Amino acid sequence: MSREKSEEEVNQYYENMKRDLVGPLWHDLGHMVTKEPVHDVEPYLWKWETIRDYALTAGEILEPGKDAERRVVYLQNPSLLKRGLVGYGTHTLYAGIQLLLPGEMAPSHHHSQTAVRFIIEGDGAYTAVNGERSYMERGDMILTPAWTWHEHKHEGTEPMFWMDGLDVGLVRTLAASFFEPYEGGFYPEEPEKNYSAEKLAGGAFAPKGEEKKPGYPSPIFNYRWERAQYELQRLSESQDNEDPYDAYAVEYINPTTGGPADSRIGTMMQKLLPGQDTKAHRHVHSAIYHVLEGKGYTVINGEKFEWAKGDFFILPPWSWHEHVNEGTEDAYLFSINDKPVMEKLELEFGETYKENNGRQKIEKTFEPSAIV
Ligand code: GTQ
Repeated sequence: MSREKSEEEVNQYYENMKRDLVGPLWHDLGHMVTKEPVHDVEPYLWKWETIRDYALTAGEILEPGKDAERRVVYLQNPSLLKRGLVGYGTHTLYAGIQLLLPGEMAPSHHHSQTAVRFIIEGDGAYTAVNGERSYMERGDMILTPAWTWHEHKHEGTEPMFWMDGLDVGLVRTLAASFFEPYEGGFYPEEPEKNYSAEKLAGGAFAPKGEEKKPGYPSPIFNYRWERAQYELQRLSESQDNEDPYDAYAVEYINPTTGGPADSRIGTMMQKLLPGQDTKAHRHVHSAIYHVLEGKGYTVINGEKFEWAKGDFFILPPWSWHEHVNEGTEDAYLFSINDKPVMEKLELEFGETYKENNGRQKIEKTFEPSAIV
């Protein structure tokens, strides 16, 4: 076949294409079908004292149920704000820190985003999911699966802080967000407290004849810290159980499927013994970390993120990372991730860092920077 167009004609052709909103794939394939994941998610870290202060001050400004649906200070990834994406921690995940003061309540609503909570400080408050109450304590992980009615009420005496994790970015990208407040404010409550959490603790029982089918949502919705810690203690007693990239780690699961506790947000707790460090790897899924206990750092793409109890940090997709416990006590890192989604879509993939015995060279140390 001959190519007979003059340079001028070819240039005109490209100009016309722009006008008619069509494009030449022979120029642009590499921008669309990239060799590796391309994204706008930067790693970032927030100090607990900063967030806690903002949340406490919000306690003096507004009251949930009266002035606002929820009293939450959310984490804003600066790189995603530049794209106009408000409330994004990663491209898929949101994290907010909710404060409920003694006597307060946050009314019932439901949404198509799925949510998990991780309790940071305080006790005596409960979340009710479809009317079933579960009292929350530090270190517990609570599910409010997509479209379940949920409300929070504080019957204790001290401020209560927890982390909310929702798949805000994912649902926005998929144009699938729905939200509805519960007519009348509060969903009718069932008499049982902590029923789901406790019914599987010492066995599993169901009324004779009841249909028993595996699936979502998980029959447990409060995953107790005590149990997670017990599992991690058991694992960390033998080095054979050590994961080279995540130290001693458990994923919260749905016992009826063996899969993730929530169908879209993955949840994991890692334990690093004093001085323990991991090797670097990277994977498609992104994560938001919360430091339950300990002091150390995570190297993300050559940058050192120093963390201490209460801090939060972003692990972007496809980013080399390794963790180090620099303290004299055990470190516990809780994280939410979008791995269940990547796995369902058959997009999850990972790689291990081969050089330097799996340790990255630290090129800089992260400093939080206000946007000016
Ligand atoms: O507690 O239901 O941080 O609906 C964001 C959205 C918390 C909640 C958030 C929510 C909630």
